[in-house]
Amino acid sequence: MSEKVTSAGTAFPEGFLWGAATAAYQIEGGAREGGRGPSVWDAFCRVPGKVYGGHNGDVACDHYHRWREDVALMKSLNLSAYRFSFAWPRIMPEGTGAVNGEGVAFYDRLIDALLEAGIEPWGTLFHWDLPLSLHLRGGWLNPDMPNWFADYAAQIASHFSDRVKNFMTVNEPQVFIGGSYAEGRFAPGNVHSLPECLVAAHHLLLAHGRAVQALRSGARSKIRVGHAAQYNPALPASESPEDVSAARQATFAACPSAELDPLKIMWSFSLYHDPMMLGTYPADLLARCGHLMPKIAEGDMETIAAPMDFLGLNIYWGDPVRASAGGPVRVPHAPGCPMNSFGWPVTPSALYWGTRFCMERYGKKDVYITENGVPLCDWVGADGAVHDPARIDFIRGYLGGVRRGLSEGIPFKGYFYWSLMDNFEWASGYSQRFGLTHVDYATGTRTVKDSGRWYAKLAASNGASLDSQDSFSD
Ligand code: IFM
Repeated sequence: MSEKVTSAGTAFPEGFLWGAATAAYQIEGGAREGGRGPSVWDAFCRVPGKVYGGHNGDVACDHYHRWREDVALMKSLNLSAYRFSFAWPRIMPEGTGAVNGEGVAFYDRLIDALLEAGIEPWGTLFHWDLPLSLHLRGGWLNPDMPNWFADYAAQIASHFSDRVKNFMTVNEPQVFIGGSYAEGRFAPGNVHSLPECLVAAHHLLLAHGRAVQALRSGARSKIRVGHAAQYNPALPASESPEDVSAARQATFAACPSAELDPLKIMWSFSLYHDPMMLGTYPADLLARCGHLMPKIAEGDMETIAAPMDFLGLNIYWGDPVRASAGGPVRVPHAPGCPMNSFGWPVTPSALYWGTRFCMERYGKKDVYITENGVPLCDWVGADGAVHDPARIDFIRGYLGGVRRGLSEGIPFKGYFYWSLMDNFEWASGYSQRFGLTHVDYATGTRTVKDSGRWYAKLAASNGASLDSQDSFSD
């Protein structure tokens, strides 16, 4: 790996969470069982050509039936926390109104088993599986969406907040709105104009803010609330103050190109996170797209900026940027830069710079890496094992960035590897394997990869074994 960031010797703080993450549609299956209603992804997967190989989440990893085995798997990996998402259509099949007791019971069983295994449950309310009936009523373009989401959040609080202490409202707002509404690459799959996308984003932001309030007011015990933001920070091409400042500027640009490109705008980080964290839309967005923005009612920005208890960041990679007289300039990755099976560059310093830039802009607060991981071409070998030394190297490298941040006072409190197991990777179907555990989709068999065994050791030693050069757990 070309980029080295390790601050070897820096210890992880006591109580640091060693976790893994998943999302309901990607692992559960049981799509027509237990009273679950259809989601936009159930419908989208049936549209020819939308998902690789015509795959869908009907069965996925069959976690709906294998949850007990999966909790045992997590325990064997020494996880101290598990991030999962509630399937809104399993809790409220129509999105509003009636609550599905069988759906609630499924998560009750899962949460109880996690607690019994000594694993903290971390619940995400919305990881993209919108109930189809709400989409048919206009989805995120409907001004009622924030209220529907708040009602759902109130149900989550009332049923689970006695045992779940950490909630995330929405997963990756910009991927969801950018990939779905601006690009049509994700469900529900319709491409919308820039003004419509901005309406959808505003409703999503309001939904987040109302959900924060609903979770807090309905909580049955002391809970913490945050969200999980995805982003690809700009990485300074060198550590000169000029390059660092250029990378910071590029990271938070909401309108990065000369023309108003809806994809770039809707995928930008600050469009969503400035309102959530600072209570204002970014200045460059207002200056250039103010005339295209939806009407913002009095009180909206205060609602959107409802205080959160922690920052959750999903970071996979970053792109290098250098300073120039004309402003920040993206520079190509070095020839031969390591790539994963998705073609994403492997850039371990992304966790450090991504988190540092956020702390600088939004203020210091507890930060959790709520997702970080790598898809590789893994298979079960003739010896029955899955040898994935590159994943071990990936995690070791990226955690070097966390250590550097810790050594500089960034309050990293935990790391959730994406993902606990191979799963349904949205439009890419089952073609990408991110897991610490291999899943044979024909039989459901789980095989812990070498990286899973290595991660178990890392978790048990609270990160101390990171400095050992072992690639394998034994
Ligand atoms: O699988 C996804 C996840 O659902 C959201 N974050 C990125 C992951 C890898 O693409």
